[in-house]
Amino acid sequence: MGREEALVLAETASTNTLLKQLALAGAPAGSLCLCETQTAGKGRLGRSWHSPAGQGLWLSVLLRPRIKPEVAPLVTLCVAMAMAQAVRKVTGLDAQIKWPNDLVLRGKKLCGVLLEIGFGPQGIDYIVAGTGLNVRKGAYPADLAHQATSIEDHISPPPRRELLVHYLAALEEITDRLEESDFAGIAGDYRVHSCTLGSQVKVSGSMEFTGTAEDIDETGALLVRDECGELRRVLAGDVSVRGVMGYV
Ligand code: BT5
Repeated sequence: MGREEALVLAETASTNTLLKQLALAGAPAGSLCLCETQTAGKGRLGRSWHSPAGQGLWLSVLLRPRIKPEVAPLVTLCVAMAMAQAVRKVTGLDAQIKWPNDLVLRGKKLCGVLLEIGFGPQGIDYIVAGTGLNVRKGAYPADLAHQATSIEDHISPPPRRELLVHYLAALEEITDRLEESDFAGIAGDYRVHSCTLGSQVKVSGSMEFTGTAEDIDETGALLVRDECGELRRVLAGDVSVRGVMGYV
C-alpha cells in the first residue's frame, strides 16, 4: 500500500464519506481528512452534524486495527478517550465520555464520534473514525444551546492544530494498547473518564428502561442494573444520562 494521505480541505460533504472512499481504494492506516466546513456532516442513525466553517475540528482518521470484529465497538471508546485526553491536555477542561460516543463538558455535548466500519474476508478491513469537536461558539446552532457546548464557551480556544496533534498521538497510543491487550488495555482509563458509569440512565431504542449504569463489558457493551435488580447488557441504542444533555 502507498503512503498515507492527509487531506485538508476548505469544504466537503462529509470527511467520513471521503475517507471511506479512500479506504476502499486501499489508502493505508493513518490517512486522514479534515475540513473547514462540511455541507452534509453526518451523525449516527441518519442524523446530521452541524459543521460551520472554521468553528470546529471536523476530522476523520483511517484505522486498520488488528482486532477481532466483535471488539470493534471498543474502538469508539478509544476514539472518545483520545479526544478527551487531547482536550484535557491542551485546555485543562475536564471532558468526560458519555457512552458510547459523546464527549461532554459540564453536562453538554462537546464532541461527537461516528465510526464507519468495513469488513473483509479477514475480519475488519477499515474503520473510519470521525470526530466533530466544537471549538468555537459558532459550532452549534442556537436551538442546540441547551445541550451543546464548545471550548470557547469555557476558555479562549487554543489553535486547532494543537488539539489535532495531541488527538492523533493519543489515538495511536490507545489503539496500540487495544491491539496488545484488548479490553484490559483500555478499561481502567475509560472508567475514570466516563460520566455514564455510576449514573442513572434511561435506555431507549429496541429496549426501553431506566436503571443505573454499572460497567462496560469486554466488548464495549454497557451493563445497566434495571429497577428490578437485573443486570442488562446494552449494545446500541440511545442512552441518556441523568444530569447530562437535558435528562433531568
Ligand atoms: C454524533 O452523532 O455525535 C456523531 C457526530 C460525528 C461528526 C463527525 S464530523 C467529522 C466526521 N464526518 C462526518 O460526516 N461526521 C463525523 P449523534 O450521536 O447521532 O448526534 C447527532 C445529534 O447531535 C444531532 O441530531 C443534533 O441533535 C446534535 N448536533 C448536531 N450538530 C452538533 C454540534 N455541532 N454540536 C453539538 N451537537 C450537535
